[in-house]
Amino acid sequence: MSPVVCAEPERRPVGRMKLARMTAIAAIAIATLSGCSQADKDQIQRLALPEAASDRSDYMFDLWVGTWIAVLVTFLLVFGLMMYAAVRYRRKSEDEIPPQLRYHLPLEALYTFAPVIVVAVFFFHTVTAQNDILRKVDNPDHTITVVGSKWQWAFNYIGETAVNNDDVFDAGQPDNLADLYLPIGESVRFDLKSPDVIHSFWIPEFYFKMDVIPGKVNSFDMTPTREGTFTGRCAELCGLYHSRMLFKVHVVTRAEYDAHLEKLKAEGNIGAPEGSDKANTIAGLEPENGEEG
Ligand SMILES: [Cu+2]
Repeated sequence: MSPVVCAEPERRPVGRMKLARMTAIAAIAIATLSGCSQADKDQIQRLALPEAASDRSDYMFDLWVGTWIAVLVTFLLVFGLMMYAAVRYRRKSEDEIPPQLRYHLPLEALYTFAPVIVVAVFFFHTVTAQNDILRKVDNPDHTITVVGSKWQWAFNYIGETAVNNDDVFDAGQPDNLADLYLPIGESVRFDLKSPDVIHSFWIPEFYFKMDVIPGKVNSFDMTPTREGTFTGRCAELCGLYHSRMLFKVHVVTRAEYDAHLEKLKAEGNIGAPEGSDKANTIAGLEPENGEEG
């Protein structure tokens, strides 16, 4: 009988430890939540989206929020029905089982067609938003050819008046990211090209990404609406250093945009490269003699 005697005094410290642990967790949770910056709180209100920066962002925002509302309503309905059925039709005594249903045609039809309707509604709104986002403008103010290659970006500004209709470019390196300059409030046509594998051109603040496919030119039009500096990314696993395939986006005034183009021209970056010649190597990680990059 000694184990019973031994167990008794140990119970109290364990209880106190549990209480202390719960208090600590609650304190950390309160500290974490109250430590949220205004930017974090704004982002929570946008359901994790960053602050929008393009004229097409609203379509994606509406789709995003609408989808969350639909998902929440569906969850509450399904979970509510499950709980109701579990409680209402539970086994009430040891010697009887609740009525068992099989071949219930209306129910089977419901759980076949209800998901089809849910998918059809999502599909309709996705296609509608996609058509709005991809609508082309008649005469875009600027045309930029984007070249995504392993593992860097090059931006070619085509026929800009600021540099006497020359084409100027900025080609990046993984240790020296390319800068994409965009004038605020002016429409830009992006033509996307790849010389090697499929990449994906993604600017999170535009709520938009599009695949960059070898042998095919994908294009879209967009007007930046918020000045700032953002980080662009490759959103398609394209090889070993995919995660380092980044670029900087600067949405600036027209005067700053023109000044940047003149600087590129002054540096001799004239022409339209099909990809950076050093794009297959990573600074500090150059392959050994004869080894593939
Ligand atoms: Cu890539």
